[in-house]
Amino acid sequence: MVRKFPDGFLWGGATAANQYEGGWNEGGKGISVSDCARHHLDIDVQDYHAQNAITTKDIEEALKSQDDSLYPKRHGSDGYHHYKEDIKLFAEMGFKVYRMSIAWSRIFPNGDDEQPNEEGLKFYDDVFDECLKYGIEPLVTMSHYEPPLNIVLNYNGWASREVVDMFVKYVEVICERYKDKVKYWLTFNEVDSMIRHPYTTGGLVEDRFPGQNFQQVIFQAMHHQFVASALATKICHEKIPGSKVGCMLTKLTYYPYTCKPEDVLQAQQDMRSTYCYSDTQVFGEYPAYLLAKFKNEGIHIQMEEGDLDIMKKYPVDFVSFSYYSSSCVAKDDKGLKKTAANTNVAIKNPYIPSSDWGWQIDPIGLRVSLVDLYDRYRKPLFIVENGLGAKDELVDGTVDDQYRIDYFDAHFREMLNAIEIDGVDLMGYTSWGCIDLVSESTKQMSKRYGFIYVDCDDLGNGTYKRYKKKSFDWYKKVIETNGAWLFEGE
Ligand code: BGP
Repeated sequence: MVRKFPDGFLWGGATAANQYEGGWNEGGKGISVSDCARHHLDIDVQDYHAQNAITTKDIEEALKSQDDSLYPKRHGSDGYHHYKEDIKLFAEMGFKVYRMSIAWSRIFPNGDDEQPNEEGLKFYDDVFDECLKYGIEPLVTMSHYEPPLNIVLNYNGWASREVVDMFVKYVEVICERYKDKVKYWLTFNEVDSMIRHPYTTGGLVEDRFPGQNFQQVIFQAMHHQFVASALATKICHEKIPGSKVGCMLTKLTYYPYTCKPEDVLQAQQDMRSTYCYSDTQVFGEYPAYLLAKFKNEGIHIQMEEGDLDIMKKYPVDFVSFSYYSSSCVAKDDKGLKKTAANTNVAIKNPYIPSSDWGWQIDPIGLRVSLVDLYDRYRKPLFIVENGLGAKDELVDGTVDDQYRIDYFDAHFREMLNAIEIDGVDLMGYTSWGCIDLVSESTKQMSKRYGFIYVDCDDLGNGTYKRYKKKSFDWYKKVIETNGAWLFEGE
């Protein structure tokens, strides 16, 4: 019997406005936090703290700078001008779904504007029309590292309760405008990433909170996003009958470095450090262990009357997540070799290989993650980010990225095992960076993920021409045969 994925499995690919679109100051768009995110090509790509550190002074410098080569997200892959060509290529691969984000600052340039920016609304109308022309369903992230910079400078980002109301107004506008075009929505990309890069995710800059406990500020901002996420779910369901709203978490999968009970406990504790955010959005309430953390660490969340009711009343419909690699943890990791994984640093697993950026390649870890999440939430799952960031070389108009095909092949097999053997309900899969784009952690174009190569380097130089990699036709076959191609000839 030929093995293949369930009928209707939603194969596709993913981008995010801040890393793909460019056109940072076109079409009436306001400046977003990502437009001021400078790359640090002189800093170790695995030193995420340094790569993502930012001060008010850095922002002021960015606002004065005319040198866009320092701010790669200002140009991205220039999707703003190439999206029709790109969506045509996605359709050629047979995409059923295209995950993308709406840049909030294209709709409300400053976040607190009275009226939305019609040019921005029209742009996404055109993008969705292009998708639907090919029968591709948009899967839209409402916030993917693109808060308007104005909310940082004049409201201190998501720490301010007023931002909840601004976000709700933004969601009301986009749900009303696109109610006939978009039925799959995600609220916040990796809400847990607020801990690792508070500026990109929550518009928080530590030096703007002098004398305050910054952890407290981060969790307060996260509370505001939880309330906003629940209200966004409410709006979607009311305005778009049949719409499905998902949360989106960074699936960090931790293995105990040894079978020492202390290491097993450490791995369980570390897993909770990301589950607490999806627990909150799926169960609609703070888990007891997160409330215990707040109490033990003296973190006091300011809540308004009704917040907890709203969160309880409007939980998400499905759980989406990013998975790139697994990591090892130990109670005592002194002297053990560390490695990076998606803005996280953990002990290097000696049994599995690593990417050029140190991210460990563990397809079985994806199956472990799927089983974990499905057993925990009993809600449909959606892999909305997975892929291999690598140094691709364009030769004779293509890239021989067999390594990327091998990565996907191994991960797709484990996905099918999770469905067929472990009983996981998996809605679909969108590879991260289906086209080369600017990486989040290091702001590099040279960390390439796409089935499509974009001729642009880390300083923004290039023709921005698109080239199909070897994996383009391979993925097209996988989709065409709904996965049976993986087992061709076996
Ligand atoms: C996730 C983000 C994506 C993307 C991905 C890959 O955390 O949601 O936006 O950036 O990481 O990471 P990177 O771009 O740092 O290689």
